Amino acid sequence: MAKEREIQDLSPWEDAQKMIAKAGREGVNLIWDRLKDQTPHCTFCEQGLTCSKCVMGPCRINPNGGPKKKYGVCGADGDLTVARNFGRFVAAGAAAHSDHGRDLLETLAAIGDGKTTDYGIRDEAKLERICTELGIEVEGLSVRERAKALADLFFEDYGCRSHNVAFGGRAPQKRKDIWKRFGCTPRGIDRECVEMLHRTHMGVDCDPVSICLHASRTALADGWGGSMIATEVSDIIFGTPKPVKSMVNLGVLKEDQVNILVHGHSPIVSEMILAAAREPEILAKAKEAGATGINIAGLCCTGNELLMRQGVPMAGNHLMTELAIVTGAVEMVIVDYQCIMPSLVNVAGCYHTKFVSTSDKAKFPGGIHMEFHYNNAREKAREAVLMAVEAFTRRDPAKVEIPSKPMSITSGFSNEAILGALGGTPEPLIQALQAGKVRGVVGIVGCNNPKLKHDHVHVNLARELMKRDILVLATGCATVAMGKAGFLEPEAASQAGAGLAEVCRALGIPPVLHVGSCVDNSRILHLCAVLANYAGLDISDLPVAASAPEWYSEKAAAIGLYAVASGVYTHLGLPPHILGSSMITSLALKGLDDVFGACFAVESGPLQAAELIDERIKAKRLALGWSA
Ligand code: CUV
Ligand code: SF4
Repeated sequence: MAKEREIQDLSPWEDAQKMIAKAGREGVNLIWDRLKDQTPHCTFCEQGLTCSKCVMGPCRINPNGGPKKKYGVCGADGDLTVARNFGRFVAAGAAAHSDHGRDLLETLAAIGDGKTTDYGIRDEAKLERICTELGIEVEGLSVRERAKALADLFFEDYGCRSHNVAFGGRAPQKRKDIWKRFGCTPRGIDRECVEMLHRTHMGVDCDPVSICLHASRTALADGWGGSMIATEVSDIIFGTPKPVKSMVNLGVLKEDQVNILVHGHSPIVSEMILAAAREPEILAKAKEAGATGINIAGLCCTGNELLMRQGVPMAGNHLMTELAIVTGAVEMVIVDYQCIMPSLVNVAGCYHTKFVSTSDKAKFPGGIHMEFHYNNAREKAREAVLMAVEAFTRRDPAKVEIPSKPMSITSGFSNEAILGALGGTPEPLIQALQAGKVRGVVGIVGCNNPKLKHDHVHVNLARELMKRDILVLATGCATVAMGKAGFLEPEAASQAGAGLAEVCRALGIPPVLHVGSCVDNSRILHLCAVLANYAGLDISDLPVAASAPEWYSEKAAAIGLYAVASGVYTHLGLPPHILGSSMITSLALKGLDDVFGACFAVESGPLQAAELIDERIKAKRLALGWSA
């Protein structure tokens, strides 16, 4: 496809550029090719003005085009159409995170019921702590009984519950009061998602503002519910992350080893693959096949899960998933769910790579389906790894190109690790904020989007923020960008402003902390709540912000909205499909400030975005009587 110049415009990274060129030579169709074929996109859809929610339509609404297309067949106008579409968009994202959380919960329940020996409790102390936090009397209960009791409590969170989800109790009282005042207290997690589907059926909620408030409630059920459960239960089962060294980029692939990439979001399958790859009998088989070992590396968020807890290297983020296979050095891509482009099956088909799906809810025609459950996972993982070993014998050395040297990174900054580094209390961080050594904290999160130059906004925004003494917390695909730029190493403190650099050096931490996967944005929410509660403030009083510079997914929209509804000013590099309604657009960019004390900003330029975020942080600092 692209010429050299064009390739440089797609991605700044050597590994990506080389693999895009290789794909071109080998005739492999990539995400950028398909984006070109799809451009220009339908302008009605881009603005959120199409509706196909019933068979009287589909309708295209044109609010400014005279009387003819002002209304859909049912009479819905542009504002209502945009609101209904956006509401469903957010609900789908919340459902994805929360259903992922449910899988962890079912595993926790199986451990409690003694129905699995493949999984167990690695962090008993955290199990006890969370039980106690949520009012479970642990005295006299065995570990298994505690697991069962906690699972039962969380199952209730998913159902018809009509009061706050359990972890909602972590939010500051002022925040809970705001939720109550505007009817946004998140109740049952599934309930909010289903209610959104109901409300947006033809002829139910016809008030765009009311739909947007319910969208906020649905998003909050994700952030303080489904995602937070996913994070905390993952820690209980697989261990709470602590600082760990690792590597990032396609250079983590090894020419002389069996390379298996885990892709998707949950740790349930990827942890088992890792365990199987470390078994001596399986390693012996790899040696028999002529490999020196078995190399597990991550893509996207399941990669983040393994990186945070096990130090497993990270091969790449969303825009690197096809390119990783193009190296010709990958024996297997094994996936669970979310953000796995269906195109990967075709790209794998161009090489010796096996594409394996593992979840009953995510099947990929053309791939191999091996269904994992809590009672067969260990055995299935062995089977899968042996299949990869077999594939190694069919690798074509002429097609192999591993394009770069890996960058080293430090990961594993759970809240437990961060607070531990601070001596067990948020006090030093509050003091550093107050003194202006750390002027603010910003979460840079989320995906890549081929409409924007790969990782460009992530990296340049982070660089600019740390210069201004703003500590960055990274999750999701943003992590990989930060790692490749060298920001995840303590040495990067030299690129930070003097105050932040001093704090980083004193603690031996990087100026950008890797705090996990996308569901782990709940760690950031929790940290905000801990800081606010400690200082007797609301989250919206803190000098904090969030940014999803290159987002693409419904999940990212849910994250952005729960951040705003929790009081965190949130920057997006691209707008969602809402611009067809000036009412909804101004609600997002301004009106929400009056409701939640936070709103969205949309800006694709990293320096301009840094300026906006900095302005906000300044205003929050001054309001607290701190220096700007
Ligand atoms: Ni959710 S961050 S593409 S994999 S949602 Fe997926 Fe994590 Fe974006 Fe990246
Ligand atoms: Fe058209 Fe209304 Fe049906 Fe949507 S719900 S397709 S706007 S008639």
